[in-house]
This record gives sequence, structure tokens and C-alpha cells, in this order.
Amino acid sequence: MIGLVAKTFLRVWQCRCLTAMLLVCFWAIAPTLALAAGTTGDLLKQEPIKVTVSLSNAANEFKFEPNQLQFVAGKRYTLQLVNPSTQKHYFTAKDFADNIWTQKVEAGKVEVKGAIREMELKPKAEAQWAFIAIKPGKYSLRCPIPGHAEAGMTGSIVITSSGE
Ligand SMILES: [Cu+2]
Repeated sequence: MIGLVAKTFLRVWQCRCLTAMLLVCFWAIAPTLALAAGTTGDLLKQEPIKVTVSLSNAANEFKFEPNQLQFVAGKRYTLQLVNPSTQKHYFTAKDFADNIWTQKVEAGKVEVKGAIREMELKPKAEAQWAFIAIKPGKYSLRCPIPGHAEAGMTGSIVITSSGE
């Protein structure tokens, strides 16, 4: 009998904990979801702003061109990534990727829908990253291949709020 009471109590308690956890989770992501849901409908009708970034260049220099990128929260973009060099390079900006809403990435005949965190471009490759900037902040960009960031393959990405 005591065992049953204890078990029931534990179940109710676990249930409460789970509910509380879910509530906390929802509270944490709700603003982002609301922002995404509220803005994407209208923004997907907006003509995207095109920005091109070159990973290295024809001279195989270790740099992003340009290496300072700026986006405005709530605006729609197409980020065109190109690699004109003879080596593969990465476009790695994970915090940035977590703070935008990715619609899709197009590369060749493939279109990938939804979130993405990092992109590797083989020599002569091109990709288009369609997204809406969401959360203002300063994010770092780098190519994580050993030696590349050290040689200068770094950059910064700023998302400013639409009021700025
Ligand atoms: Cu690189």
C-alpha cells in the first residue's frame, strides 16, 4: 500500500517535472518561433538581398572576400558562396547559422531544405544559402582546415536589428 502511494506520488511528481521542463523549453524557443512564423510568411515574398562571399581566390590566398559581413534582422538574403581556388575550404559560422532561419541551400542540382551549420566547398564549387537573419549579434567566421584560419581565413558576421 505504501509502495503504491509512493509510486503514484513519484509518477505525479515526474509528470509535473516533465510539464515544467516542457514549459521552460517552450518559453525559451517561443519567441524565436513566433518571430520566424510571423516574419517568414511576408518575407518569403520579399526579393532576397544577394551577397557574394569568395572562399579563398584564384591566387589561393587564405582569406574570405569580403571577410566582414553584415545582415539586418528580419531581412531575406541569398548568400552566394564561391570557391575559385584549387583547394577545398569551409564556411564555418555555427553561431551565425543558429541565429538565422535557413530556407534552403542550393548547390548544383541539389536543394537542401532547412537548417544547416557548416559548408564545405570543393575547388570551383558554388552554393546559394537562402535565409532570413533573425537574432542580432556578432558571430565569427572561419575555415577550420588546419592552418587556414591561422593564415588569415577568418571573418566576422554582424546581424544588426532592423531599427539600427
Ligand atoms: Cu580553408
